[in-house]
Amino acid sequence: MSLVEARSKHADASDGTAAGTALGARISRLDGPAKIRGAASYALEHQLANLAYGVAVQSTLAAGRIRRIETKAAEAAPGVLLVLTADNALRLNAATDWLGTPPSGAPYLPFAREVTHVGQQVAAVVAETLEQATAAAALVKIDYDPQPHIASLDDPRAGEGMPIDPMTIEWGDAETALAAAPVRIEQEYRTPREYHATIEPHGLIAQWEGDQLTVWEPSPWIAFMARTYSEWFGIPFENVRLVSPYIGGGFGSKAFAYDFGAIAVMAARMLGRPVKVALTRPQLFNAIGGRAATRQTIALGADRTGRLLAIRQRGANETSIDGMWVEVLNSAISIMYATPNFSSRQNVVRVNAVRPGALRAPGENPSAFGIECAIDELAYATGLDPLEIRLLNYAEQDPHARKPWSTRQLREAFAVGAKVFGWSKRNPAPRSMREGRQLIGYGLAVGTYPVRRTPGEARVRILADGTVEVASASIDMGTGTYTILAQTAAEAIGVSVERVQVKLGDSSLPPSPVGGGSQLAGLMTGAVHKAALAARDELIGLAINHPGSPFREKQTNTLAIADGRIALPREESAGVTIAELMRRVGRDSIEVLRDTLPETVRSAEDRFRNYATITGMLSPSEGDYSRHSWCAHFIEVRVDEDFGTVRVARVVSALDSGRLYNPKLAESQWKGGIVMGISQALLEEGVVDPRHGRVMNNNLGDYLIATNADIPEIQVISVGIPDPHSSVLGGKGVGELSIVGVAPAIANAVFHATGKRVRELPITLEKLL
Ligand code: MCN
Repeated sequence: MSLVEARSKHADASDGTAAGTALGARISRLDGPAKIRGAASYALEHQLANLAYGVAVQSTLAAGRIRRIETKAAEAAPGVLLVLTADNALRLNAATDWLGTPPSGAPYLPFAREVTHVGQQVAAVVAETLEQATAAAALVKIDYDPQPHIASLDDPRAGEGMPIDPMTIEWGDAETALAAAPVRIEQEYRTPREYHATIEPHGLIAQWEGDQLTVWEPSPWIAFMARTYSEWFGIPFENVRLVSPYIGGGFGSKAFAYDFGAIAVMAARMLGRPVKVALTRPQLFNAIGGRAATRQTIALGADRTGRLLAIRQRGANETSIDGMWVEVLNSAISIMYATPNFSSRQNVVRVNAVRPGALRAPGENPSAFGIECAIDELAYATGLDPLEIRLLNYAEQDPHARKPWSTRQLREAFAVGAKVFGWSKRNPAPRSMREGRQLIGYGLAVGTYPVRRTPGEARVRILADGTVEVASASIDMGTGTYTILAQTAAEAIGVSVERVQVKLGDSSLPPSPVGGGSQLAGLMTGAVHKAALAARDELIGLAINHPGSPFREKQTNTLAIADGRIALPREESAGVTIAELMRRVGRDSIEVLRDTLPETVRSAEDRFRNYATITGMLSPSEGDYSRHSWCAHFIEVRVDEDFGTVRVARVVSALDSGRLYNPKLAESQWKGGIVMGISQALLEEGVVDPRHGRVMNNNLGDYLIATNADIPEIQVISVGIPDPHSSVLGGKGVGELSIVGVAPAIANAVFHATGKRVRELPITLEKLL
């Protein structure tokens, strides 16, 4: 379990957003100093006596049957404790999936007998040291009976894939409207496989004590992961303790228990000692699915003034042979612009690769790449400025759900962003702006991300010494949860932030839903706010009514708490400290548990549904409103005329995430998303070798991600207003919003600079020459 002791030393001066350390103040991350000192201990760094080390052996073939695995040499190697394969694995049960689908009853085997992709677990070696396990793993020989494979979306054998019916959205008659439209554009937009590239690798330490299992594993979804382990190993949920105090980057991964996790837990049980398994960087690329490769064909029809008459989109994404991943390509395109006619369909194409997964703004990210490039093309086809065409087709309400927006400050984002960036200085003609051999381009694109809401619980305790403890099995993966929850409790109770301790990342604490979908800040501040107010009310009740309280004789019914002291309002006396009052009324603690959305938590079954499956998550357009965050990115690129190299020179983004709980942290999140967007636009691509069906650039030397030198000055401006329909305290999502729209803004800027339209990411120099 991790404990962050809030120390106000790190508090910056407020910029006027909110005073001191209250919610809305720009304080630095409370976990920052511990991280810098190396005192923040990550799951994989947990120290245990008698720890054994497991190394996964993965398939090197994309498709085929395993004839035989030769393990003798590995077993005889120095230090080896156990060599595991499908033949000697423990029999495990299948588990409920993240959608809540109950298991079929068939056993679950974490080792493949038939391989369907490179990187599948086929064996594992456990030894006294990591070096011994690594050396012995190389001695395991696998004899395959190879079969033909489909390498990628581009493989001629891949075909068109299968339609996903729920992905069909239709209103009006897009076909007829397109056929009659005076202006029409139609193009295909493509995005490659992209990876999370978290600095901390995926892995875990597993330890059994009798029937009790403890797993130290980075996890943004503690309840789901713990439940999977309990089901696999047939033990009650309460017998699993999952500990994930800090996460060294997740970006959408690390939420599920993986095959290698089952292997580590199995080995720990068989050996009767703790086992650690961590995947190596090359193993991660083929064993953990990143963003699915996508393609989409978008047709836009408009009248001669640029007003949209129809949008038609046909999309496809890669999924694995035996797993399903739908990269929701119609999520942004269906709400971005007002159009009387709309049609979208999507197929998934099965390929011999690991199942793709969520990567920061899954769905919205590639969806926005398509529509935001297409609308730019339509602007040129109709002679409009890219900003003008967006304002002309502004959606006053959600065109798909046909409901009003809860809040949508996108016009404000356009106005502020354009002004700060200097958009009016843009010469609209492509290839018209330059400085020497540098072609200059200005590009614009919109981003959006839905407000997701699932119940989440938090416990607040006021302790005898006057400090406050906040606890939840929710997580902080570098986002700032520790900090904003301390701020929330401090403000609601009336203590300073250094008097609040926040405990997160442990399945024994009150349950929380997945830390994904940019929902945790809104959910958990809501739960903490409610619990803290209730705890404060109880404290004030004691102060008014308890015979031991110094306020009893004053016969007051109002008291105030500020700076940890309780006093009569408007009275000169300094009152008493919370600790003193707790002593006088004979209490060790006041404890309150609250939920963000109490009406949805009715029974133990409901809690299970809400926390360990995705089914408790409300749609963004549930009820009377459609809830989304919005942003507009204005980006300047410089393209070298001779070499085709693209540099991003400037970014100005105006963003609407509603009320910000801590602007400093929200800005840091937004900048992080923009950095990832620049990386996606110009560098990131998992290159598949069609002969072997494997990602070749499976390391951080060859899979390029942006570094400091690639990143220019980024200016982020908040244009949000509190949104009471989105969360208890008025905030909307922050974490994923800003990556959405960066790649199309860069592609549009590159077109403006060069006159060349690149419709396939990443935008590399060979596509420009
Ligand atoms: N925040 C705020 N005001 C709001 C909303 C949020 O000040 N109205 C700030 C808070 O500091 C909060 C943070 O922004 O802790 C993120 O809040 P939120 O948008 O609710 O997102 P989550 O807490 O659910 O975090 C998950 C989100 C996702 S889905 C991915 S992917 C992601 C991300 O956040 N992965 C990250 N940011 C990441 N940041 C880091 N460092 N590492 C990752 O892996």
